[in-house]
Amino acid sequence: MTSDKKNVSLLADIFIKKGLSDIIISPGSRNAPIINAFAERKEIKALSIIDERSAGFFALGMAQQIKKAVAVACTSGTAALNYAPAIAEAYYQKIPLLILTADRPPEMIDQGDGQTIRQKGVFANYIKASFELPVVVNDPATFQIAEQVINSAIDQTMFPEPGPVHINIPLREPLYGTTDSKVVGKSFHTFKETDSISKETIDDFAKRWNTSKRIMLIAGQMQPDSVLNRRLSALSKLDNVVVLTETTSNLYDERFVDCIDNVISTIVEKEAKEFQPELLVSFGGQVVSKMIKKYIRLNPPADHWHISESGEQMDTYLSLTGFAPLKPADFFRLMSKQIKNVESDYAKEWADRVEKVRNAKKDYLLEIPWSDLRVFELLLIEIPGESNLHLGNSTPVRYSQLFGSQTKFTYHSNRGVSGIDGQVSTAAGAAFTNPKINTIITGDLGFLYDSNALMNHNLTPNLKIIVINNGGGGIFRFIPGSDSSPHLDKFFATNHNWKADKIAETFDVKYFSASNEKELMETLAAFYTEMSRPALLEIFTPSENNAKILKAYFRYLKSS
Ligand SMILES: Cc1ncc(C[n+]2csc(CCOP(=O)(O)OP(=O)(O)O)c2C)c(N)n1
Repeated sequence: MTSDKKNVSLLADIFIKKGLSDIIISPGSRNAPIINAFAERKEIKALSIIDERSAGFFALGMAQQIKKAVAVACTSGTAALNYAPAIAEAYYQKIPLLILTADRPPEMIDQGDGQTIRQKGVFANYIKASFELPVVVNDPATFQIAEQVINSAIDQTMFPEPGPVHINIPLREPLYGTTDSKVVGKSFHTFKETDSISKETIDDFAKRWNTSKRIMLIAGQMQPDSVLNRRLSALSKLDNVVVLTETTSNLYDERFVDCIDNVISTIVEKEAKEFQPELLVSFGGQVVSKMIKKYIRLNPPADHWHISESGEQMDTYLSLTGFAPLKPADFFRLMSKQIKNVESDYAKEWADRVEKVRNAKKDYLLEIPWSDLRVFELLLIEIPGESNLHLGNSTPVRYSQLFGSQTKFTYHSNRGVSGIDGQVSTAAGAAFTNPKINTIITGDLGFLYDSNALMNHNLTPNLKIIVINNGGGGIFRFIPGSDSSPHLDKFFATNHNWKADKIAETFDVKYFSASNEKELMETLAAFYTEMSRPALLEIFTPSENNAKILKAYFRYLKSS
């Protein structure tokens, strides 16, 4: 059985032929044809999630794991708008999503009909492409248009780089009609992969590289990439190269500088030039460290190239002079063939500073009392290996950077646009899809904001939610400006005494808590062995001490 609306029946057919299998549907009436067309197909796994905002992020978490598009489908009106945060995150984090919004037919828009807004192109500023299906598909011309729309839309979720694509679907009543005859369509490629860089351009890049004594490579957020990792490891052995990574880069080598803030915070003005790169090569998505952005903007390289498959010219450091439309692994493969050894002290200068800072950090951590910093130190040791670690905005993802990259984790974080509005939902989607342990560490506001993540029948026992409850937005006690504002408590940190226990109980999530180190260590074992249902561990830390301890940490590193 399928919907008698040919546009959605065709969509479901090509969706399957293109190898897609997952859709998350939120309840509504206008989208009844989508429900009938997708939920009945045995090749499709259709889930139901009530809150569209959470559903969008759940789909994002799934797509992050399976690395192909997951569809979301909802009814018309504000339901569609609630996908916006997840779409923006998917756009900037380059995660494939297929957004299906049911709509009134064109003649009903702006005519006083219920649950109706202007939906066509509604996500215009943060979507890779927007399409609309014909309302009626009843002749070869409309059939061909619909086939083209569906094939292009699905292809563009992956090419030239992954991202979100929207198909608006106008549907005329009656909506619930079904039929046994499925519409059968064609699946075809609408994209050609092209070789987009000339040998001359690569030669020019190599020439510049071979005359640089100070080359810095900065990796932004990316999924694990073992080929790239190997190439960077080889490059990091060169005297003139330093490789800077973050936990969210998912790259590992003991020569990589993986605690950027620890090091940058110690560089005083008079030595700034010693660490300044002559050539900077950036790749990957967002970089968490504000310190490196500030440092490079103040000490810009003579040349900066950005490498991305789609050839975007992202000028994070306000110094861009070149770009290459290549996968970073391919770019470094081409460069490696031509690179010569250049005598330089640059790598050693960085390595010496890293070593010094590492020792200072060790000393400082020996002394610190119960605080967010101490909690992170313990958690990053105790969280089981071979697991996904999802880092919330804003202090969890920042604290993790201070401890460097561990091979036992694959790190994820909604750093595309750094919202706090879907972090738990994203981790829940990842846990649903990937049977490994998936731990999300979030602040209290982030958890409370996205508590609808728990209003979901698809939560799995491998989902482990850790809420660091410091009674408000702890980041604002650290940021210069908000930390000393008279509005800190009410408008920035937004202090509260709320707890997560009753929320967990309502949604049948097993609740644990800890308020000191002993309790934390005792509780963690039970938390991670709870395998009958999802679990939430709320860790209470003292709001005011946290920022003091973190500020003193950076002062200590600098003075050591
Ligand atoms: C949707 C959204 N609204 C507002 C912000 C601004 N913001 C960034 S961090 C933050 C506070 C987060 O507090 P909490 O979850 O307790 O984490 P902590 O600051 O302690 O890390 C806010 C409000 C945001 N990033 N996203």
